Amino acid sequence: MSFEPKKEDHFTTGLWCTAFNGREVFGTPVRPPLDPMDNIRGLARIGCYGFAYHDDDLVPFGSSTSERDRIVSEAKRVMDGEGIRNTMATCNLFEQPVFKDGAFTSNDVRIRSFAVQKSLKAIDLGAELGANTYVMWGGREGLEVEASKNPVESVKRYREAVEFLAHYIQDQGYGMRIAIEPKPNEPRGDIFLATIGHVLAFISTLDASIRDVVGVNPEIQHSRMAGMNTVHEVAQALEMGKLYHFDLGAQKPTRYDQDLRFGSEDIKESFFIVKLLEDHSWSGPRHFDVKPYRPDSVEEVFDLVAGCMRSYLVLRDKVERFNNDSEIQGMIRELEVCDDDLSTMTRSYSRGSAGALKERSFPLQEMAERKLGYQRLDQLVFDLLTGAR
Ligand code: GLT
Ligand code: MN
Ligand code: MN
Repeated sequence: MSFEPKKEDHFTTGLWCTAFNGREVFGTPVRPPLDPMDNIRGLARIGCYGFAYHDDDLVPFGSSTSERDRIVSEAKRVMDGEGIRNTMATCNLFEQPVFKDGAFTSNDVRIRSFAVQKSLKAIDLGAELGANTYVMWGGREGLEVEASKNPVESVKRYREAVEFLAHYIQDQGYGMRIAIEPKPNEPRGDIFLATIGHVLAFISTLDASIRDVVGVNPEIQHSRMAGMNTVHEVAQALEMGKLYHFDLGAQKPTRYDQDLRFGSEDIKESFFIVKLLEDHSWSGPRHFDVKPYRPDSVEEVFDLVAGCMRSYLVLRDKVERFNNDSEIQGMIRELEVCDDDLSTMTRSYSRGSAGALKERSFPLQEMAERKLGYQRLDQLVFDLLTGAR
């Protein structure tokens, strides 16, 4: 079995992942800056299908228009030469001092407007390089001091910004979709739109004319920080047709955002995430939003992404085995009890079906005593994942 990534596997990552220099609250950078063009080349050479970036990852903050244009044509040349695409673009609205207290939810209308202006330019950049997804991660959209922001007004301001940008994309005919990325905290004490559920509910309140181009970009790590069942959260977005992008990685629950290599923590959960995407033939890129370890060498930052791809492929192979395992599939089939009469009666409401249902008697004892075999089922999953099966 080869676990070599192929272009058709659609693996992608962010330029900020490999370029992460190890800077954090307790320590200075440990790796030199990675030139964005070398970064793109490096990712192409290890088998990535595409890459993502923040505007500032590619075009340094404050660059002149001519400098921006020069970088864009260089990026296009490298992309063509290496056979790698830009799959997602986003805007850095968290790093510069001006965003110290938020961007779209700042109390200062000048900051809110500047954030929209910066986003419009980031969208143009993405459109020029071919990105079809625009991610909005509101890392600074939150607070530490509860008295400092009106939480209801903050949601309204967030909505205003998302609608403005979605209308711009539509007006320009860019054909890009927006994916909002939730996170419960970090860097803010509390961030607005904390979980996938918050984002899905928020989307349902958007202007109907752009609602169909706004979805969610879950991140495994953020979901686990919030103590959620990531598989279920993502499944709900998928069922609603709102899973537009998905940041894969790993995380020990309830800690700071660790952005560990995909598959390095809860292997069973990672397996069921891969199973969810593969079983539903989800067509988005398999995107890794991960960080190198601080002790990693300059070369090892690419091993991180190569490792994520390999682990995904190993789990994808396990999914295939799971789906072809006759004992497991037999047990799953047996869990389902069918009765056409009951299905018809409860599928949709009518006075007649409600009346018939009220008359219906059920063999409660037999229903309650039915053996489900979950001990065996979970053992089979464990054995399969650990290679004992
Ligand atoms: C940042 C954050 C990620 C987001 C990126 C997009 S930037 O690294 O931690 O989760 O996906 O803005
Ligand atoms: Mn992310
Ligand atoms: Mn993260």
